[in-house]
Amino acid sequence: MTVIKDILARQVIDSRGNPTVEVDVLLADNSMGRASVPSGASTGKYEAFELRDNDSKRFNGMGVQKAVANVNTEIKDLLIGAEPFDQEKTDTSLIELDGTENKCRLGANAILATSIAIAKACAISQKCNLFEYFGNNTSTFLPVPLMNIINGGKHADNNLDFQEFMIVPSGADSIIEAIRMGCEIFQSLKNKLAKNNLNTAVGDEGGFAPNLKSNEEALDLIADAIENSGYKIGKDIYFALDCAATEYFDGAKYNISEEKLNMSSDEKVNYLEKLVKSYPIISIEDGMAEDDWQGWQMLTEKLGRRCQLVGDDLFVTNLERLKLGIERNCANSILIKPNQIGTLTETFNSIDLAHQNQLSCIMSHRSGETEDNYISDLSVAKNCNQIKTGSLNRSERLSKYNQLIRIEEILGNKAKYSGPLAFNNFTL
Ligand code: 2PG
Ligand code: MG
Repeated sequence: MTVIKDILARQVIDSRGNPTVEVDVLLADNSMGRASVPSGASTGKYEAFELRDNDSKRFNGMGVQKAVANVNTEIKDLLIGAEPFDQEKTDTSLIELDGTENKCRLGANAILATSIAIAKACAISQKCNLFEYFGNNTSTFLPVPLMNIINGGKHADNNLDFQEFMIVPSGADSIIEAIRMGCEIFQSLKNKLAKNNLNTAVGDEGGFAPNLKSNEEALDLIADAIENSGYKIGKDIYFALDCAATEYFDGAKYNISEEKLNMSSDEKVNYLEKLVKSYPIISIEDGMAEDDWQGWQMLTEKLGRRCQLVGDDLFVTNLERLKLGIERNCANSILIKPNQIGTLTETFNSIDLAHQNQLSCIMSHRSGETEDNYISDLSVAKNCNQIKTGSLNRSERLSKYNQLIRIEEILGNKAKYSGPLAFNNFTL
């Protein structure tokens, strides 16, 4: 049995040009795991705490040297000599060392990078891949990707209030085919935008970010791109949305500025129902704001049987928030972002509770990402069946898609693409 021999953290740079934490863990048998953590822009208010330096002279206050120092001192002192294979024990000791409710003392960025780097070192020590290390015999399902090809909200400087317009290639028969379909539609959309004199520059997650008149216009442009690529909407490809509604909710009304709409919760639910009736939308994330539980109940009552309703800011991958949602019949799906909660063990606990209660799970990136691709492995290991990792460009997004291609290859004829199975709770 090996032990943790050394830990070294450093500041590296994420896809938005901001610093983030990277950790190396070395075991006594010389296995080395390295992990870096992402960062959100439209963060939920109940997320675990991301520790930043707030020193305006460096990186506009966004430095993470304090979090890095916490790994290189207290966390290292705690873990050197410890046995690494009991992830729950390691994560519990990190949570206890931090001692706060939301990991604000050491920083969720410091804690998560350590938690994942240890797991990666363990997988190497056991001569297996990360998806095998955390998986079991049933971990052979490749997730259906929700590909974000038009960006809005806080991820782009255009006028759209909805944050993400995604395509869902559930009709493919393998991940590599799903990715091919996504790439072809992405290119076709670029041509379509250029033809219509619309901007083809991309936002934080690699989706295009044109100024448009309405959400319908975005969906119509994508529908055209899908058809021009030779695919059938509502069969090969569905739509998914991330409204990120907290960002345009003022406490009473939902303000969709490009359509000059100012809606109560009921009106917002009706607005989404109309969209679902007009387009094959299979999934809506954060259709309502993070504290609008009543709005969420109305939405779930109205659309919950025909459409996946995903809690992101609502649940923040937090077991207690998820329990509240289950009790109150809000949402039927959860977005899983490890850095919203801060350890692998807590991430897995939320996935397990969701699955026990028939909620679907979508493993997810953040809008500020690194080249690290562990979410691909985690999505397979934990049978998430769906993954959200942006558009079909920008290397920090493609590193996750490319890892899924490798996992499919490693699994060989055991690999199964989740396909329509991922959505079989819904009668679209
Ligand atoms: C979201 C995410 C990822 P951010 O809202 O789902 O797409 O964005 O990381 O900015 O919270
Ligand atoms: Mg979201």
